[in-house]
Amino acid sequence: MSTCDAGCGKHDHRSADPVAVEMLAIADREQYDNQWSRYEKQQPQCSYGQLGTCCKICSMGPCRIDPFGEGPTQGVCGATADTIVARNLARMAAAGSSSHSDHGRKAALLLKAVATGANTNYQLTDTDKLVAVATRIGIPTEGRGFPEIANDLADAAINCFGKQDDEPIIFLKKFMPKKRYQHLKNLEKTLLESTGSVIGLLPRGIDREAVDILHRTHFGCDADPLSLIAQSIRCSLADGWGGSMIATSVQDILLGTPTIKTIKANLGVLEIDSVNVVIHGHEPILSAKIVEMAQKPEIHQAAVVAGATRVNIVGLCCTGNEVLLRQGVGMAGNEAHSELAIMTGAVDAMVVDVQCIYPALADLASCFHTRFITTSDQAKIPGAVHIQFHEDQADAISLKILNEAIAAFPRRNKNRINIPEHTATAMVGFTVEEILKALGGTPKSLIDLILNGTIKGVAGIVGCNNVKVQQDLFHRQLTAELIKRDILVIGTGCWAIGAAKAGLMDLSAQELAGDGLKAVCKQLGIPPVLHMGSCVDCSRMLVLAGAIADHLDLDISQLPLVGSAPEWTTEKAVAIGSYFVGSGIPVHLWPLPPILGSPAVTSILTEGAKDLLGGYFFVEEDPLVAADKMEAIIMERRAALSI
Ligand code: SF4
Ligand code: MSK
Repeated sequence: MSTCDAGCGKHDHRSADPVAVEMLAIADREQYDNQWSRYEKQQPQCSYGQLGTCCKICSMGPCRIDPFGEGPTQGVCGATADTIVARNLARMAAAGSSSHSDHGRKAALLLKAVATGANTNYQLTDTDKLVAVATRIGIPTEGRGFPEIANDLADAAINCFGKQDDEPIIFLKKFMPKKRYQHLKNLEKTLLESTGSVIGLLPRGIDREAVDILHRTHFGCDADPLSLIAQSIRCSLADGWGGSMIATSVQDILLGTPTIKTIKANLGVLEIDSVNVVIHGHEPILSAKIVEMAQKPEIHQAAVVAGATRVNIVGLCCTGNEVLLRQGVGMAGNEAHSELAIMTGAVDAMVVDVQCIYPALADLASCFHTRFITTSDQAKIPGAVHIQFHEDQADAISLKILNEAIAAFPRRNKNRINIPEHTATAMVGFTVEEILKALGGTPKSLIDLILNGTIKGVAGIVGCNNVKVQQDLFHRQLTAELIKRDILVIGTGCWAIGAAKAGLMDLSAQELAGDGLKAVCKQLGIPPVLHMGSCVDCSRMLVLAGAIADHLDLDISQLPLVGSAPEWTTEKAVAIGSYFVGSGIPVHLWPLPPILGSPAVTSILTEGAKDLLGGYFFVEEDPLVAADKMEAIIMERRAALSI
C-alpha cells in the first residue's frame, strides 16, 4: 500500500523525502504507530467536516447540512450551510491568529522585563533593530538609552493587544504600505455605504479581533457570510501586521536578527556519539537559551562523563527554524519528521514549547529511552516529563533540561539506533535586512530586476506537511517549477525545511533556475529559494512586499507577487493565507479548505475578494498546474503595470 508499484523500496506514497522513506520502512517493520498509520485508521473521514457544513456551536446540534440538498438545508436554529461554513472558517482564523499573536505577546512582555531590568537572563542583542523598529513606530530615539527605547517599544507592542479604542493598531498603521492602508480604509467606507452596516477590516486590537470572532460566531449572532469573512480577514491582519510582526521584531531585538549562514538539514544531523537534543515547537525564547547553555564547559564535561563526545542540539519545525537562522543549528526536519526523529533511537531528549507538537510523541518516546519534555503550561501532554519554563530562570531551566538529556544518553539501546546518513546543505537566514544588504541596501535593485523582467515576480510559499499530501512532494515540485520560470521563491515554516532538505536552498539549485534568476543568483552568490524563517516570520514577507510597494508608490495588490500554502495543515495557515489575501496577495491552497459546502463563502473567497481586496484564494491539487496558475497571476499583474 505504501511502497511504490515497482517495489523498488526507494519510493513511498507517504513521503517524497528519501530519508523519510528509509525511516518509514523501519516504522513498518517495527510496527511503530505514526501519523500515516493513524490516518488510515481514520478512513473514511467525515465529508460534512471536509466541506465545512457541520456545526456544534450549541447543544441543539451537532447539525449538518448536505450540500447536495439530500437532507435538511438548515440547522435546528435555521443556520444555513453558508453561515455554518463561514462561522467555522472564522473560528479557524481566530485560533490561528491567536496562536501567532500570543507568541508575540510573550516576546513583548519579555522585552518589557529586559528593558526594566526585571529579567537579566536575556539582553537587548540587536540594538540597531531596536532603533529601526522604534523609529518606524514613531518612538523618539535621539539621545535616549536603549533600555528606555525598548521600554517604550514594549509598551507600544503590548498596547496593540489590549487597547480598547477603535484606531487601527500602531504596528499595522506604521508597517503596512500607505496605499494598502488607504485601500482598506476606503473599502470599509464603501462597504458601510453599500450594505448600511459596519464591516471593519483594519484591526483595532489583536486580542479584540479574536474575541470579536468568538462573540460573533456564538449561537445566535452573525449569520452573514460576508461580515464573518471580513472579520476573519481583520483578525488575520491583526496577526500578520500585529502579533506575528511583534514576535519577529522583538525576537530579533532580544535574540539577534538572523544573518545568512549555511546549515545541514535532515535527520542526518543527529550524531551517533553525541547527546542529541531535538528542540521543537515555535517560541525560540527557551530554545535559543538551550543552544547557548549547551556551549557551557560543565555541560560538555557532563556529556563526556556520560560517554558522549558532545551535546548536539538540532531543530524541528519552527523552533528549529528560529535557532537555525540565528544560531546555525542543524535542522532535523519538518512537521512530518517529528515522529521519524524519535524512531531513529538516537534522540536523547525532545524538548517542545508550543504548537504543531503531536500528542502521539509522548507514547512513541516511551518506546525508546527518549525524554519527551514539555515546557509550556499551554502545551502539556500526558506522558511527557514537564519542566515548566520561566523566562526569569531561563539559564537554570535550560541547564536542567540539558542534564535530563545527558542522563538519558547511557540508556540508549544501541541495537535500535538507525540514523539516516543523508543531509542537504542549505543557505538560510534571508531576512529583509539580509536581502537588502545583498542588493546594496535598498529594494531598488530587486525592483529593477522585476521591472526589466529578469525576475518575473516573487512567490511566497508557507505552511506545513499534511498527511493527505505526500510529504514535501508539493513543496519540492512547485518550488522547482517556479524558479525554472524565473520566479524568485521566498518562504517560511515547514515549506522552508522541505525545500532545504531537497537541496533547493543550496547554491547548486541555481542551475535549476531560469536564465534570468540564475544569473542574478550567481552574481549575488545566493540560492534561488530563500529561507526567511518561521511561521511568524511570514511578517518578514509582508515587510518586503511593503518596502517594494512603498518604493514604487503602488499597492501590494498591483505587484507581481503570489502566495501558496501547498501542504497546509493548521489554523495558523488559515490566518497566514487570510492576511496575505487581506494584504492584496492571491494565495494558492492545497489540500482543499473546508469551505466547499458553501457556494457563497467559496465565491467570496475566490472571486469577491479579488474585486474587493486584490488578494483571493484558489485551490489546485497538481503542483505543475499550480505553478501555471501562479505564473499567470504574476504575468497578469505585470501586464497591468505594462512591464
Ligand atoms: Fe445546530 Fe444552529 Fe446549534 Fe449550530 S448553532 S449546532 S446549526 S442549532
Ligand atoms: S511549524 S504551522 S506545521 S509550517 Fe510552524 Fe510547520 Fe505548519 Fe506548524
